[in-house]
Amino acid sequence: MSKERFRRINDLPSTHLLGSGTAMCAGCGGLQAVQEIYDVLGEKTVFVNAAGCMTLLSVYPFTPFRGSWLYTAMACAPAGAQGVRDALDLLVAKKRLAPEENLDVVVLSGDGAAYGMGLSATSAAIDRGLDFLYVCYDNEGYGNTGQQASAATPFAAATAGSAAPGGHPGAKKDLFSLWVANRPVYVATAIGAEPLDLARKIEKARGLRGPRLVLVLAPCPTGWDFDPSEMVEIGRLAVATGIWPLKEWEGGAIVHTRVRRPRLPVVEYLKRQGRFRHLFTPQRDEVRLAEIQARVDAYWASVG
Ligand SMILES: Cc1ncc(C[n+]2csc(CCOP(=O)(O)OP(=O)(O)O)c2C)c(N)n1
Ligand code: SF4
Ligand SMILES: [Mg+2]
Repeated sequence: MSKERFRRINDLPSTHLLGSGTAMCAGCGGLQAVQEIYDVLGEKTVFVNAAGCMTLLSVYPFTPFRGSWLYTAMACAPAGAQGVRDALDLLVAKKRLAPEENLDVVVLSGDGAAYGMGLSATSAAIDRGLDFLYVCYDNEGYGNTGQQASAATPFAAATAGSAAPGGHPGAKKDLFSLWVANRPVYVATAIGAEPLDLARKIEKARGLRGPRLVLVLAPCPTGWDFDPSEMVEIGRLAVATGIWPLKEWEGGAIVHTRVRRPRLPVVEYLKRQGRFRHLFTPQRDEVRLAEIQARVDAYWASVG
């Protein structure tokens, strides 16, 4: 895999400038999702952001948000959210903040923090019943530092550090199920390419109290190696092939909110991304392609 592909995003041409003057990559699926989510949440929101690509959105004293933003280290956004929530609750209790001026506390983190470094702090926050919404934009790697593998990296994807010829040897961790096992209030997956489904889930999560997760797959042209103009199409293919099931859980059964029948073969999604190029050239790796298809088929067979 070419190191050239993994230039730090600060070195990329500033094709997507926000109010802060900070450069983000063109066609960033994470940024698309954050914009859609903020449209629903509005300015009475405090984002508590674990270090990652979205940290570049707000560089003090500049921000494209009308609401508030707190930057934390990768592992401790849920702890930061606890402090902000407690402070707001105290201000309201002491009548120094009108209830209608109260703010929603939203953790915004990448998969590196959500699936790995911050998982322990997240689990503890759920155990305490912290009233927060956790939004993870999942670009399936440590994007900000050049797309090293995270616990969210899928099987066979090439990453900046993957030495194995067939790409990442591990499997993507099932964060949705981990959250459900912790018995929070609400857990959902979403994607920016399905904006109505995403908006409905954020609206629903906003109306609930307690720990809530919306886990958003974030197609990443820089880390996944595709043309920025294809971001929405690749997001739709993630859903149409069944690789990224759209679903939600609210204390009962898991409900799938968009199901494509018949599902497209996974190769339709994989072949569009350079991180899977080695599965197609110089010759097709039928064993790994069949393995990926079998894992997706097994998931859908298990949910009926
Ligand atoms: C404890 C710690 N280790 C490493 C870093 C360096 N670092 C900053 S952002 C980042 C990648 C985070 O990955 P992810 O959470 O997936 O967010 P993304 O960059 O993909 O948006 C890393 C490793 C850090 N800030 N803190
Ligand atoms: S590296 Fe990926 S997630 Fe990060 S800003 Fe660029 S496109 Fe977005
Ligand atoms: Mg990431």
